[in-house]
Amino acid sequence: MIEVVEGDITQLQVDAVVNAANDRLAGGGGVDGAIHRAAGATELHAACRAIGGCPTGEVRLTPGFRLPARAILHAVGPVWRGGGQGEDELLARCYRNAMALAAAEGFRSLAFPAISCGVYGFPRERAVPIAVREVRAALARPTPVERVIFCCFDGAMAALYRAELGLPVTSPP
Ligand code: AR6
Repeated sequence: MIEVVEGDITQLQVDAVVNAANDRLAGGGGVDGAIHRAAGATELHAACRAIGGCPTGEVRLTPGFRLPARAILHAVGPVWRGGGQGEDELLARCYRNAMALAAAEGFRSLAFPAISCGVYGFPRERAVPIAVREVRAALARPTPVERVIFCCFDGAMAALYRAELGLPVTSPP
């Protein structure tokens, strides 16, 4: 039910990919930039502009356009400010809200990047247990979602997820 994949999230054949967006849904670097390029920047920018923005911790839906995925769930993770500004709960909400929106849309498979763990500076050792806890909790309830992929851009991140999930760690941390 939960898999760890090392690679580019834009290539995955899933019902929906989650984007690590900003609160203006304005596009940017990192996974957001990769998703915009692969989906078709013009179409995706227009769809995001029509939505307007998205508060931190919340999630908005657009089509996947040219991605293999049907849909994009744009999640706005918190900027890391030392851990005392509610960052853990805001990150948890991203995973919770993405799982809830995927369920409401009837999606069966989705893939997450490590939200907030790039430009936004959230410590990965702290983010991974939050992501795993929230996805497990959502899958424990009735849901059409039957496959969740944690898509990691590097082997060290994949090793962290595998360790947290109790999966064999195949690549060195
Ligand atoms: N596939 C999977 N993971 C990726 C990919 C990819 N193609 N590219 C990067 N990552 P980040 P954030 C990993 O910075 O911290 C943008 O400018 C990356 O290695 O993309 O939430 C937005 O517009 C890292 O582990 O997102 C926002 O302004 C993880 O994805 C801001 O950055 C997240 O890194 C959001 O920052």
